[in-house]
Amino acid sequence: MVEMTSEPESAEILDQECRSCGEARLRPVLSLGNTPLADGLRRAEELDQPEARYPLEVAFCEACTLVQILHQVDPEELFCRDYPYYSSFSDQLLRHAATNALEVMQERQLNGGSLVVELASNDGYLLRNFVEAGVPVLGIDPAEGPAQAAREIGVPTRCEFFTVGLARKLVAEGQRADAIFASNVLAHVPDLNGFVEGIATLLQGSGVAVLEVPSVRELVRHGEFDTIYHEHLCYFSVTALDKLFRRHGLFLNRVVPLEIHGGSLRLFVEKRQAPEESVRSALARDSAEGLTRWEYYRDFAGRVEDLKAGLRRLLQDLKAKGARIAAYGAAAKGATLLNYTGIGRECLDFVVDRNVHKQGRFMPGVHLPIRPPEALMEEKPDFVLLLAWNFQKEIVAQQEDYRNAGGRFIVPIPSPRILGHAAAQTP
Ligand code: DWN
Repeated sequence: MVEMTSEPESAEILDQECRSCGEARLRPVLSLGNTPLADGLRRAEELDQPEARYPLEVAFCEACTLVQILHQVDPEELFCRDYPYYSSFSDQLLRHAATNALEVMQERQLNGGSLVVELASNDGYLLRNFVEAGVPVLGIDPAEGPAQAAREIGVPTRCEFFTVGLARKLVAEGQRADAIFASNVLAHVPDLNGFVEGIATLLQGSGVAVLEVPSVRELVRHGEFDTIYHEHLCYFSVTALDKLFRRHGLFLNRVVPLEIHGGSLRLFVEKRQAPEESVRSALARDSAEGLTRWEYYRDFAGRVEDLKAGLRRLLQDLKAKGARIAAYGAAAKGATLLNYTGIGRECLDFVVDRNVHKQGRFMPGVHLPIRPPEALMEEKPDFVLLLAWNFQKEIVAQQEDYRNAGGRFIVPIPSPRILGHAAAQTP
């Protein structure tokens, strides 16, 4: 294992292969230390048991420009037992998915004779829109809880990982997809090439694959280090994506920047090569801004250290004045932020979250109790650290009573700041 401080002393070439192109030309970018699994929420009876921690180290591939983590945790451990993430606990995300579905349905004239497949379909949050429109669907997700929740709303779901083997099996059963959706999953798959080959196998010749991935450009520009955790093996630039798809006879023909999740990219991928201006300009911008070179990432580790120091100072100053502080959002990103900054019970009393599957459990590593959002009005902490900052507008608006009672939110990213009492402020 490469021994790295939080800031790489040198940019030596690591003796590990890139997960996309296979070249052994990885250069270190950042180390967040040994951290617990970000969605590994603990139950009360597990608190005194050993908690697995794994190295969280980020590197850049000089050959294909993919940013990636070096250590891979078994997907069965990450996504199967007790996986607590359910997409439908965000109204914004539900609206976002519905808009995506309806736009594609219209543009591609999907109907009762089509087949729409979603990879990592979670609790049916997106495919439900096609079911309601009478378009046949198939969900594929390895997490039993969300898969069962999807079936309960009428979304047929196979509870397994999507692989090229499963794609071939579906094709052998006569199933080819007119549209494949894959939101926030490409970054999660250990066999990146197998996954993309599976998309190429399952997709009709005239079909479209619509993927959403976090943007490494926004991650770096806005200091979103907390979105780095073991579930996210890759952090994509348009350049790295273009190379990945071409390797499997697929072409990135449209790129749409999105605000969701701190800055994402919606990708339209087809078997025909017809790149729109959005792709050409994104590739040109990657090159012009330097995302295709290691130097672009050189100072990111130092900026993360500064953000950590600033947040710790802000919270410690508030605590020194006798303030009571809670947190909102038992998010995976929240686990990375708390464990890397070393902020825990000495600063925060509890975390609230609307996801009933998370309530009653404890945050990984720091073991903060997770309670329903109603606890904010019961306990009336002076401040709430917004761990789910990517849903700031929705959450701050939702917590009007808490704000009217004098409560204030602290937003940690891109720089720690206390929001005024004013009505929901746009991010
Ligand atoms: O890639 C991933 C992203 C897309 O989602 C997954 N691997 C894991 C997950 O990451 P996350 O947990 O950081 O995602 P969220 O969706 O930003 O987490 C938000 C948390 O806040 C959820 O636990 C739900 C909760 N929430 C809430 O309690 N009240 C969210 C909203 C909008 C609310 O009003």
